[in-house]
Amino acid sequence: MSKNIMITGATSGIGKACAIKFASLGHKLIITGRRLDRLEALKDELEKEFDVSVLILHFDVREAKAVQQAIGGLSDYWSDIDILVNNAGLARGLDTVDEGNLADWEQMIDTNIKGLLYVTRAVAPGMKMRGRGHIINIGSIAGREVYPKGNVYCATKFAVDALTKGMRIDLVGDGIKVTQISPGAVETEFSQVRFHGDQERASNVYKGYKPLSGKDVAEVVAFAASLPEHVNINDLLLMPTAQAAATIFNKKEV
Ligand code: NDP
Ligand code: 8X3
Repeated sequence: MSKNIMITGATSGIGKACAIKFASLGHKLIITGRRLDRLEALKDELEKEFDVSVLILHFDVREAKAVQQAIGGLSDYWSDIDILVNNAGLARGLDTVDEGNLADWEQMIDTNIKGLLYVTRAVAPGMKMRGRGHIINIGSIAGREVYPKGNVYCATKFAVDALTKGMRIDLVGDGIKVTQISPGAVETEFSQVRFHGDQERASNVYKGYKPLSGKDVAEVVAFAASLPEHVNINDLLLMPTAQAAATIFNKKEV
């Protein structure tokens, strides 16, 4: 059965791969992000290739009012959101706590914690009213282990873990599933964003081993979304085979 699926941060990486996967399964999609040109190109691509309906919501998840207005203003055709993939997020910088950049910290906290909360706050009441729904939060290995210089990014992903648990407790009485999917290293634009556009530093993160791709993660998200009504994956950690822990890799010389 076709579902109505909203994905935050669908302009790149894991979110875009989830959009492609869900469209390939025939679901209708609400795709969101800040880069409108990319959202428009993705909508065109998905509608042409998979013959599904795609709606663009163009907002910054840090803007509580814009989030509420965009989601609150959905037409009847789009407002019954079955699945919300809270994916939009980022790391900025990799510094010790005494050297960290305050603007980087604020951006991570505002996007990864507050943004996820704003979107959930706007979507969950409809799910509650309908007595069904599925919220899938993209966590991280960084929400399980703190690694050197990961301080604030790790804290935001530990917060996603806590919020996932809190949402599940709050919404269990309303028939709403809450899932956390936590990947290890995935080659996306993540490291380019973390290192403020330093391409060489970003590509070094993925050298010497095979990282996950956005598509690998999307397969797992789609699996979690495909389970029967009475089955929920609460929490799932997936890693490249060559990664054992946040900083432990089997890297070969390249
Ligand atoms: P990308 O940089 O490729 O994608 C990030 C997405 O988030 C983009 O679509 C971006 O859209 C969106 N986004 C960022 N900030 C905002 C904002 N303020 N408002 C709206 N959208 C925003 O990285 P990934 O695909 O790797 O990251 C997706 C999620 O996966 C993140 O939550 C990340 O923490 C998590 N993750 C990533 C891992 C990795 O190794 N790559 C591992 C574990 C978790 P736009 O810029 O157009 O707004
Ligand atoms: C992204 C993975 O290890 O760079 O969440 O924090 S890591």
